[in-house]
Amino acid sequence: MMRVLYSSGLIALAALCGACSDKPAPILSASDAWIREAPPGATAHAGYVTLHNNGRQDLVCDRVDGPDFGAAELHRSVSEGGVMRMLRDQRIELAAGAVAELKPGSYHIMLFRAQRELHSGDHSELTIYCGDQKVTASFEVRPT
Ligand SMILES: [Cu+2]
Repeated sequence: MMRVLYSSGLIALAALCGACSDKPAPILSASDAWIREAPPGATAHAGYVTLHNNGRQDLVCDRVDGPDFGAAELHRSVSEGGVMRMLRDQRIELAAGAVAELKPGSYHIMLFRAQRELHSGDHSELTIYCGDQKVTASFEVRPT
């Protein structure tokens, strides 16, 4: 009986590690990266992503760039008396082990001066810088 339990444990471990190759997990990682499709002719876009701090040190994200945009800023939407406003925070705190969800109505990446038209289904690479860490993600353009 012990032997059966032991070997099934080994199989579970092997399955877990099959996805992670021999590289150590990155300290900073990104998931669910997307850009909201903008009306034709618009050159400003909003980008969203979930950032994961897998490390043991707090990080502060304060810069974004990518080849498809002339400028990028970190913004936060807030509701004041029922009116939505955007603050140019340019700063997202990401504590050790924490996850920051950039999403509509909250933190977002404001993208200016698009260098090409981005349509639903296109992808655009953006790099987010958090202290001495950075992560590059492929952002998928999605319809509004
Ligand atoms: Cu904004």
